[in-house]
Amino acid sequence: MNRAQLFEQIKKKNSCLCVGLDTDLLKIPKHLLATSDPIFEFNKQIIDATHSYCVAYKPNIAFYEALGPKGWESLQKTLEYIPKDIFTIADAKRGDIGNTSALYARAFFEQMNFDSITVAPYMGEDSVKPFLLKDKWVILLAHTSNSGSNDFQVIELSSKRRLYEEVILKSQQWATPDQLMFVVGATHPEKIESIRALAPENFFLVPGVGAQGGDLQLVMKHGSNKQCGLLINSSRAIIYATNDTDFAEKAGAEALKVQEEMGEYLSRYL
Ligand code: NUP
Repeated sequence: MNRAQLFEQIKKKNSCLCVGLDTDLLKIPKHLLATSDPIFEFNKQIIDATHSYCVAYKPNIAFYEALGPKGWESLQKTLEYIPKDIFTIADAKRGDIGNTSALYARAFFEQMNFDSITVAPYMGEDSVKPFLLKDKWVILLAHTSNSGSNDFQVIELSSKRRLYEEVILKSQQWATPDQLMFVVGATHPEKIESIRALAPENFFLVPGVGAQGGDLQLVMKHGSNKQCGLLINSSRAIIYATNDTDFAEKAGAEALKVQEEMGEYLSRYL
């Protein structure tokens, strides 16, 4: 999916919600464990209940690979089940020397047909470029939502820039905003305005609302651009709204609540 198509979907649904499919056998409703593929069954029902309110799905790959071959199978089935007009993100945080990155790209873009993948910037240009294939997106970790983001990402360089700022500026020499997004945590709302100034055109994937307590309103107010420019992720707060038999219905209601909050803002500014 390209940038214009993504923007179209945001306008059509009045939403920039990304639902995180962090599906955990220990957390899903017990009655699903009797099915042949509980992870897929859970995702299928979550997708059915939430697809009208979101523009992206983000399976975090850790939840699937932790289950071995069966987990990869559930992931593949989930990806195929996601409606084609919804953007897909492999939250895999990969990146390695060039020839190895090229194989990660094959895994997520050819074996599986994801639109995008999260990539760690630490190994630099040659580790990122192999992911920049036609019609595919790199979502580069810039300033993440976790507390450890303060260990390295905020270190001040001799240029007086913070490391995450350097990542944002330098990587824009490798790819246009048609292929490059940045991960910016919702838990740093005070920084999002200055981050937007460094990358006016790029989409940001913003995790950290919901379970991590980030402020949706502040993110939208300070982080959006003319095309919205935001994919705001919520995983646990939506998919585990309850672990009862009506989990999908409750997840749908949660997603709708977030969409309405987003919609109020988007309809005023887009
Ligand atoms: O900075 C990041 N923070 C973060 O939480 C980058 C991420 N990719 N994530 C992921 O987003 C995290 O691994 C999880 O899959 C999701 C957030 O989930 P939740 O806190 O909404 O449940």
